[in-house]
Amino acid sequence: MLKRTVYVVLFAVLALFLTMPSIKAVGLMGDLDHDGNVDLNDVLIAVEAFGARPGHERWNSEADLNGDSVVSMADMIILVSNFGN
Ligand SMILES: [Ca+2]
Ligand SMILES: [Ca+2]
Repeated sequence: MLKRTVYVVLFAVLALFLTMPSIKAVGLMGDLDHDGNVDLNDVLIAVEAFGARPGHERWNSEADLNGDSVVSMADMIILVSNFGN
């Protein structure tokens, strides 16, 4: 079940990336593994925390890029907008 959710979210993120190339970059938010760029590893970290809120076992405060205490599509959009940076 979780695996299926991960694939659905990953597909949605990639679809966003492919269909919305003109999204403005928002700083270098989204470098969740701190390796200096935003790539697929960061997307996977965010996908793992997708839907989580503080206290949830999958919660990752770093993946909550907009600070609204839930890892949602809004955070994914921020991350994807920095993809490749
Ligand atoms: Ca990274
Ligand atoms: Ca958020």
